[in-house]
Amino acid sequence: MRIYYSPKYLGHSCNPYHPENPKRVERIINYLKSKGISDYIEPKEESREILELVHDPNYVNFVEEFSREGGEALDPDTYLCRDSFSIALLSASGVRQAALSGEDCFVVNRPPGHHATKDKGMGFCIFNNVAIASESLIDQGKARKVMILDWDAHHGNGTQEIFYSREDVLYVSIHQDGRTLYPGTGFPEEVGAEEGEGYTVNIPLPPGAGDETYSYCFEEIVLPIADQFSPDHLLVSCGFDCHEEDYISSLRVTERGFRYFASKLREMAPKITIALEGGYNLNLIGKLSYSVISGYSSDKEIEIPHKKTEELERIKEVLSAYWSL
Ligand code: Q9C
Ligand code: ZN
Repeated sequence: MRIYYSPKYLGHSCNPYHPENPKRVERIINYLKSKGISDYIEPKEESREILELVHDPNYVNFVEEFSREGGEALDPDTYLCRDSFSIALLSASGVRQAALSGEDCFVVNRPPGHHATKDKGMGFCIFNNVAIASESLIDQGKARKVMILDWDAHHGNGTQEIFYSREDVLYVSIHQDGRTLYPGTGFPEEVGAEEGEGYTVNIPLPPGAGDETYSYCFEEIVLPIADQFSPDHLLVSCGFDCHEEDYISSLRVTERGFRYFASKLREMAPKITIALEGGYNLNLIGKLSYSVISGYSSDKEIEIPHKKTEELERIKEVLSAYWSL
């Protein structure tokens, strides 16, 4: 698995105490180095056109102008400093170039992207990196069908919205129930619209859900849907904030859980790109990244018992209108 990273990602910062700060990617790169993974590919700078594959040109202008002035915020959580425009563009480029490379890659990028909609940045996200990469794959004829699997603790409202009416991009999200966590969306009944009906799959979990609930979701929902959709490419919105010791959410995934998730990816698609989203415990983020990278490559089967709940049975029922589960 190839690593994509740029030291330029460290430059997006206004307040070192903000949870989404440069230390996150610095810790990942240092940990990987300690495990003998020290080579990475630096993405090339690209022009703003790539952003317009999914974002409104007026929004792109707005970010460019406000970023130049520095210090402005897109919402109470999402800041722009002087170089944030070009660094957010480079975050999108990293995921896009990794995806277009045709190799399986893990991208150590920031700022994250999955909350960014067509015309709005929010929740620490400026541009929707994974959406831009997905659209690029389709635009360049490298994939006809793309699946996005989002296991960040938060629902990826931006990604969902961008592809809501599309049947060629399947969005699957496992997240903490929107009644109990930001951004408050991602209910099972949000299934997509028009041609896209059925191609948005939301699996909200209650606070406290952990590995056994996730393994049930993978076996009973995510893997069967991936098998039926049969994507040419899988993009992973890889958040580490569902870990039990990441205090931004109340989910309880363990390190073994992440290895298990990663071990299932190869069954889902012939090509895979993993992009960083959230994950704020600096003492964990390096180790968990390594677990995903090694779990992906390992042939060892990881067995986690399945925990079934009534609510998950109900979600399966909603989804059975579109998939055989
Ligand atoms: N102001 C990601 O993990 N918290 N974003 C809002 C109420 C925002 C998380 C709290 C959390 C955003 C990529
Ligand atoms: Zn998150």
